[in-house]
Amino acid sequence: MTNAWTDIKNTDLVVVMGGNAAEAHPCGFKWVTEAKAHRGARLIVVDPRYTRTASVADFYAPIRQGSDIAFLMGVIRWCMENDKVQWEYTKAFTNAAYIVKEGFGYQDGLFTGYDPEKRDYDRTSWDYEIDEDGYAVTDPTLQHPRCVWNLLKQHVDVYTPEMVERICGTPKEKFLKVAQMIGECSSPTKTMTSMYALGWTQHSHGAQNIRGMAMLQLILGNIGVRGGGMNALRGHSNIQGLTDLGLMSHLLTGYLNMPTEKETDFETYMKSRQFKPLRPGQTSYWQNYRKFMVSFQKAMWGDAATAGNDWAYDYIPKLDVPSYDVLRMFELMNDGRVNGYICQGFNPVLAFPNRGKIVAGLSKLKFLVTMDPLETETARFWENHGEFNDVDTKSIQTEVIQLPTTCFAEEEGSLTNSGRWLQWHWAAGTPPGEAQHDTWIMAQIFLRMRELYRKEGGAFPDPILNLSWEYHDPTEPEPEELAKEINGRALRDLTDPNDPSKVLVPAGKQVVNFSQLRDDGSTMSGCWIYSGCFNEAGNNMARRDNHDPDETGAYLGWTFAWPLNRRTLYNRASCDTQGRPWDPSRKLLEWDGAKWTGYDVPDIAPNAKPEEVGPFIMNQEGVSRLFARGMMRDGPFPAHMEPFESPVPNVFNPKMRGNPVARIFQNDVAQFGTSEEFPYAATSYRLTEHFHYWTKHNRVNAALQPEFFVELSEELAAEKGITPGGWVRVWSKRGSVKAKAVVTKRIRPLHCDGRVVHVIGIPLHWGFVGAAKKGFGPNSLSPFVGEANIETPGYKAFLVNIEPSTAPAGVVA
Ligand SMILES: Nc1nc2c(c(=O)[nH]1)N[C@H]1C(S)=C(S)[C@@H](COP(=O)(O)OP(=O)(O)OC[C@H]3O[C@@H](n4cnc5c(=O)[nH]c(N)nc54)[C@H](O)[C@@H]3O)O[C@H]1N2
Ligand SMILES: Nc1nc2c(c(=O)[nH]1)N[C@H]1C(S)=C(S)[C@@H](COP(=O)(O)OP(=O)(O)OC[C@H]3O[C@@H](n4cnc5c(=O)[nH]c(N)nc54)[C@H](O)[C@@H]3O)O[C@H]1N2
Ligand SMILES: [Mo]
Repeated sequence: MTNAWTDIKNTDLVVVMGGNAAEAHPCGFKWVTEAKAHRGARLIVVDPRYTRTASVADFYAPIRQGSDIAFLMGVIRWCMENDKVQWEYTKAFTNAAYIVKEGFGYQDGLFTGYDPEKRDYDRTSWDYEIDEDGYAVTDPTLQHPRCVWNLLKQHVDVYTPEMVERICGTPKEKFLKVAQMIGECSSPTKTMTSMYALGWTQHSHGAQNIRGMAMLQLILGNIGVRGGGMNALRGHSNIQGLTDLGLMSHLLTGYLNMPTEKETDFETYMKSRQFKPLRPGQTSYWQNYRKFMVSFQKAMWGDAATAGNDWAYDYIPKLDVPSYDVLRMFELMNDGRVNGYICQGFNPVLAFPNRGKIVAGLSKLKFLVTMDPLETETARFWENHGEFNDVDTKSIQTEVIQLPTTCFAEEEGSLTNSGRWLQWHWAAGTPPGEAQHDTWIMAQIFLRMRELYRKEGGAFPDPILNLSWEYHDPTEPEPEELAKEINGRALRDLTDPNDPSKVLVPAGKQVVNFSQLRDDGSTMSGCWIYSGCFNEAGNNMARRDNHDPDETGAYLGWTFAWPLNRRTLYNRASCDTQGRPWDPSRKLLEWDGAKWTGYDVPDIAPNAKPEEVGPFIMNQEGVSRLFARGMMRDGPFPAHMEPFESPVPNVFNPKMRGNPVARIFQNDVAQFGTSEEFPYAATSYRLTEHFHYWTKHNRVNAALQPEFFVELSEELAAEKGITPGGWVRVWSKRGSVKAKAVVTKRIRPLHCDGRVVHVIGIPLHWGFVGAAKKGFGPNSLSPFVGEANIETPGYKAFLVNIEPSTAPAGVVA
């Protein structure tokens, strides 16, 4: 989230597109209710299904899943054509005026530089024209034909309301109504907030969906302001923490990158991370990268990380492929190239796509370790449950070791919410039976491994032997110790660079925040963006002061938000070029002539003059990007792409399947179905009454939503002879499931490109262990394809067929 949950009450218009917040985020959704009740805010929902969120919306528009880019580019086109642009913001705070170098182009659904063999782009033409001083050339008059603004105008020109209807199935007048409501928010005193989740992310072009809306928000002047922003509604209680702390296979902590095998030494690694400003006088804050990286290395390896050994750079694993995401891991497992798998708090058999492939992969392992408080289908993947898990147990030789862990309520620690707030919590119960904290288990594994390396040596034991492990009880690091390590401390006295006699932080003391981190080995910090969470003032994540001057929703005394306790990112952009709030009634900050003051922690140097320093300090430009340069694998502008399995061809290039640069494994291509065989567009989702695969263990939840079902329209049911409440079989190229049919008016057939498209909805909460009735889930059917930039599996758009059926064997109908 750029903003925070509590900020949503400040908005004039909520657009829920690519998510179902009332269902999946019912507690956070109360801030939408606040905005509606107290500001007269309106709510728009754009979803293939008439959802629980839609049921409380002011306006609902249907859309075919996987087609949002066309919709969003259509809205941008409409805003440009109807002068619904916050001009001062767009001109000063985006790269609209930047000139793109000659040679860049777009045709037939593809940008320049496409190589069909490699399924990748050469992105060199996707960049600015650079002058002799190394700065990007701009044309503030926006006249230049190759300035970003004019290229964008050209790019979106094709997305007329008629084209949006043709691709998305959204009736033209509904689309126009949405565009008008959104367009009103181009006024400096009206804001719109975007709330999205998996309906956007879980596509092979997911990141481009999000960029599409981010660009729209920039043109409307809605980023950095109260009630605005791009608000990703995150999933598990600490999934934000997971990405922040570098649990993605290609990331270190705080969004530092894992080195690649080409970056053989530290200086080579740092060479592409200089972040020289692209315009005079800009901050380009990533210029501090080296300080954060060295402090991270010192946190990992302490005294063993020295200037002489590049701060133990050789200890950091180097990637030979872009990432070891879950899809690649299971591909490797199927290839017989993985022996063991430690599955900590994960249930891949139900959660990952193409269950057949997941189970086949697990069956090839020598050992599987699960760490989980509950029984999972993954730990029991080898057990035959009739139609619900029809495996040949005898042929599976994988040894499964189940390690029972505690659950969130039995442990202390912090959880980071969608709004980047690190909220400390305390244990409410003692662990039952043999359950142990995850930290205890991890410590045991580490200590035993280290012992083995000590005894037996090995090819390169140094990173394990030298790992910093300075805990009071090495067998179980305490949550507070870990939090302090993450915050960071001075390893030597840190003196004032302007006055070396002055000690800013004495050796051994916690740094105040990341602004004190250094690249000379004198500081350590486990995760720079979290620095400030636990300093000498104490555990700031445990703060619970709910004062909120001017009722901005910032609550600066409540817990700690990264970075630097800032609640709204880019908040400098809430003021005009002179530093005056766009909307005085919704002030966040203002320039008092000498410094920035206000209700939030300024997202800019306190004395940075408003006319000189741009608000987007993390970008080399100092402004935001309507044109993403070479930073996205699949294009500098979002362009319409179909899902790999789509009921209609891509109107711009019928030969193009899915995202042309998404990585697909050869074996999976044979498992893609066509619309002839599988005519219906399926999507999958969650229900309020269940949390994934946990709550089917609980009889109350199991009673509330007892049974696996699929949803379909009355029209399709009539066509197929399906009776409400009767059994159906749904199958894709990859598998088959049986479910009860929910025939509903909430799903309506769409009309796309001259065809009728029927949508089938599949909720995901059932399996074969637990208290609920046994059931299937969508992932026996879903395809094995990831998002082109980040490899999130595409669960939201695939093709199936459906027919009336009988109950699974052994089930009383
Ligand atoms: N009760 C409950 N709450 C949960 C969870 C749970 O299991 N139970 N899970 C948590 C987790 S981990 C997550 S990640 C979040 C997920 O939160 P959401 O993403 O809100 O949850 P989903 O149910 O997956 O909803 C996706 C919505 O997107 C729509 N959709 C699908 N494809 C498209 C598309 O292409 N375009 C558009 N515009 N819409 C589309 C679907 O119809 C559906 O309504 O929920 C969290 N909250
Ligand atoms: N078709 C389809 N598939 C999907 C999705 C979809 O929308 N459609 N959504 C995807 C998304 S967004 C998500 S997040 C995944 C969810 O997929 P998973 O994360 O695999 O599903 P969960 O059931 O949440 O599994 C988490 C496990 O962690 C355990 N656990 C809880 N607390 C702790 C703890 O403190 N320590 C340990 N070690 N374990 C703990 C739980 O008991 C549970 O078994 O599913 C994905 N799969
Ligand atoms: Mo999730």
